Amino acid sequence: MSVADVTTISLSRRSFLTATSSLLALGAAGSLLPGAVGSAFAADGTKEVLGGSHWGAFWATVEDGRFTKIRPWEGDYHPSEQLPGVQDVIYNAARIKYPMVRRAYLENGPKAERDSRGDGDFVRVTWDQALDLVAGEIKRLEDEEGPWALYAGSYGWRSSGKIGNPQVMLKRMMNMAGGAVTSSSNYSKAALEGIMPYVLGSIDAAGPQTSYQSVVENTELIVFWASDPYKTNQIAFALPDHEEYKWFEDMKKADIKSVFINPVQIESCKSLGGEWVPVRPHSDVALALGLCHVLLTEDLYDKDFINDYTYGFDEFAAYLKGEGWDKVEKTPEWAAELTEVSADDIRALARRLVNGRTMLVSGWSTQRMQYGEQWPWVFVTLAAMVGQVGLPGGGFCQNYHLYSQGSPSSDAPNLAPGLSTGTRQEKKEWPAEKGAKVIPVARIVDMLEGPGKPYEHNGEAHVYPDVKMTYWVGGNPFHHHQDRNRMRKAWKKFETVVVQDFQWTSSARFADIVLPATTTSERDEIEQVGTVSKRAYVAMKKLVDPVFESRTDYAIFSDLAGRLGFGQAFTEGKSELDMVRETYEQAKSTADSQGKVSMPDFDTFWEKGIVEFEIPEKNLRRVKYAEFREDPLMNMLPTPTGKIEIFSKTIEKFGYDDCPPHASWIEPVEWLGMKDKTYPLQLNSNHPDYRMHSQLNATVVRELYAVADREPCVINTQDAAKRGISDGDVVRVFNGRGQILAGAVISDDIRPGVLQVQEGGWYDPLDNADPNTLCKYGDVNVLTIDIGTSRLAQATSAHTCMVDVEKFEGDVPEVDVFTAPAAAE
Ligand SMILES: Nc1nc2c(c(=O)[nH]1)N[C@H]1C(S)=C(S)[C@@H](COP(=O)(O)OP(=O)(O)OC[C@H]3O[C@@H](n4cnc5c(=O)[nH]c(N)nc54)[C@H](O)[C@@H]3O)O[C@H]1N2
Ligand SMILES: Nc1nc2c(c(=O)[nH]1)N[C@H]1C(S)=C(S)[C@@H](COP(=O)(O)OP(=O)(O)OC[C@H]3O[C@@H](n4cnc5c(=O)[nH]c(N)nc54)[C@H](O)[C@@H]3O)O[C@H]1N2
Ligand SMILES: [Mo]
Repeated sequence: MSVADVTTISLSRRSFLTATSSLLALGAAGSLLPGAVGSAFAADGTKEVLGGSHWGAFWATVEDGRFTKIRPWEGDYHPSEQLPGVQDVIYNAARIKYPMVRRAYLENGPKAERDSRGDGDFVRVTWDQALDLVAGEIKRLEDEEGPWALYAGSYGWRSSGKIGNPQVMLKRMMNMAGGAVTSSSNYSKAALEGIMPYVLGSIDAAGPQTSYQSVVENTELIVFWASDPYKTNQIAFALPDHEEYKWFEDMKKADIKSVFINPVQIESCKSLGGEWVPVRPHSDVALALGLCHVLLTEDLYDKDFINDYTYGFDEFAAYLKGEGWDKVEKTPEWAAELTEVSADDIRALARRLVNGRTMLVSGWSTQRMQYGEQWPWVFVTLAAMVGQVGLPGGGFCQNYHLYSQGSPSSDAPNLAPGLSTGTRQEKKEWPAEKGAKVIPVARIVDMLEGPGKPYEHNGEAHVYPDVKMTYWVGGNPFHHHQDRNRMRKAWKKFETVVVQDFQWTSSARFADIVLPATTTSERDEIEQVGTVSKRAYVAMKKLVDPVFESRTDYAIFSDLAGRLGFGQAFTEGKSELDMVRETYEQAKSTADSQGKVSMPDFDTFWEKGIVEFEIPEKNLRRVKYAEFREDPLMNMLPTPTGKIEIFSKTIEKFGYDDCPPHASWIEPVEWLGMKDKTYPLQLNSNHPDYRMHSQLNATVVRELYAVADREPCVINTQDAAKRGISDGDVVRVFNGRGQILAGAVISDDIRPGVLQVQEGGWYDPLDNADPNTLCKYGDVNVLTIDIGTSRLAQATSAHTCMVDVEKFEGDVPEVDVFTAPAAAE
């Protein structure tokens, strides 16, 4: 099947911009025609049903029980080219069809040898056999050991929908069974979430931000720092309508000047006609400090704002002047050496920031690196010195790149989740020596390697628990976690691994028990369009019956709960459709009592497939922190001083040398500025253009980006020439941690010294028995480092990574990760 067969959107590599301008026009009305309904008839007379996904709402053609065609919902301003994958993921060769158990585990249970995990030697079993095994092991561990023996941290980007959140179901089941170890925060922005509460009193990068309209009407200069809104806004948890692409068009029309600080010249920069500042990766804190130094020494910073709205500037100013803890002055020349942006350019940029209305925008890659807490802190500090926080179109935003958070909102309520995790029903006390109940999510391998080992996190001391079993659902740790070879070894600590997914991901391959779940297209769901805009609710009706023996996550967990003796308490007698109805009716009752929007009754909504809401004019010009600016005493920030904390006494008390009490430059263990040149290239493992993490990698969408059948690896022209690498070559990317194959893309859009392999490629080991085996397809996390950002947030440091690349000589092994293991066919 080719991409063209499964879709009515025309696709071509790199057609993103051209294709979408016409689609933009299509969606520009921004609303369905009156009377449009959730099931309609296409021009050729076939029935279409409205569905929803991370990639947007869509019309599905269903013929003879099969989802045969997909086209974007006409309310979508900029349909994602990834949409065809949503259809293909139901039927592709990587679909998990049946419950499967690893042969050694089936024969010997949790004491089975674990070296053959990942070899693909599975045996097909019945649902009863599989669920008895899972329930039996949960019960045994809860009774014989305790909740600390089970790890239910299960992280990942499950599917859109308010009802079928399988991670909530997992925690609900584990809580009813007696509890389990879980995880905190995320891989996305844990360093930011760790530090911002001390600085702003909240995580800031969530919820509505200063509106796009406010930017379009007021901003003169917008700086996109490590932010690629054009790429990353393709997907969302709530159904995206891609409104920010309209924003891009409006910004162009308003002739807003833009600067993109990024080692890569990204599509967003080209599309906006922005200036590219090809900064050296991992040096952004130094660049920001250099800018702060210019604002300080040239007396350009906003002293009133600093006095009235911030705390601790003097300590920071002393640090800039070379009177701080490191006794180094942060001159533009100092910054130029670290960043390879010239001192003159740094001075010029600093002056421009205060020359008119400026919006500073940041993405998250710059905090996904060692000492990642320093980035959001210096970024907010710089914005405070510029002094436009809380002004229309001014200040800073750490989230224009995801969830369309600059969109104006309708007055509709948020749809509430269908299930709750509940609280742990204790069978046993959890004594401190049994370890932490919650670990920082990215420290999983540290936990597996060091049961009982102490660690620090956010001002507290803990020890790692001794976990024996894990159950993963709605996530793919064998792509998302760093340092695959180290992880592969540590994974053997688990005696039992359960993976519930619909695709034979690498995580499923490294499991003992594999449970086939359905996609959202095979169950009833409800979701809102627009995380912030709440522009519509979509009835995501089941489009097709579950394929093969797959079951919905809810059916699987309800069955397990029954086996564990609390089936009724788990389901409260509700079906998925009951919960969809409940969530809708709860929203309707709120809407009715508020009287701002009107909603039809549930049956009418379900029949129509959608209810749309108007965006009131009054909601168009939202300005974040405007109330704080208006009256900093009445509207204090929830920090100890009520102000923006440029210096934090709380963090000072922690005494962490890896997270000083004000934003600081600390040299990372691996980066382009390091002396050791064994691996001379910095690896940029940013988020994929044509995929969401590892999702849809096994679908037809891969045709859009694969090079020589593998994950693309972008190499600067000079770096490629030095190594005799040509476009399309199979290359080997390697360092002391591992090696992968990839397909070369030679480009001047990436600065010299930097290599890009996007995250999410499926891990495909050549020889599972070899501790340093080659990944045949190109899972970038074979190469990345697995250390915490600092003791404060203990977040991932994926971007702290040096590698080298060479043309691959010899027989190129075939990629075979995108089909099910032979026994599972
Ligand atoms: N080097 C590097 N590594 C990174 C990053 C990086 O920038 N660089 N980024 C990190 C970030 S920010 C993130 S968020 C993580 C993402 O890591 P993950 O969220 O783990 O990645 P996904 O590929 O989205 O995995 C989701 C899995 O859930 C399955 N799934 C989807 N819906 C359902 C469902 O309804 N039921 C069930 N049972 N399964 C379902 C999918 O098939 C897929 O296998 O990766 C992190 N890893
Ligand atoms: N298409 C698509 N969209 C997505 C996702 C996806 O997988 N695919 N994932 C979603 C998720 S879960 C998340 S958390 C967000 C992630 O959002 P981000 O973390 O912001 O996304 P990234 O693409 O990792 O990084 C953004 C930009 O930072 C640049 N960059 C990398 N290193 C440096 C550096 O050292 N300095 C500077 N200045 N720039 C640097 C990269 O080249 C990239 O253009 O995206 C979301 N959106
Ligand atoms: Mo993320």
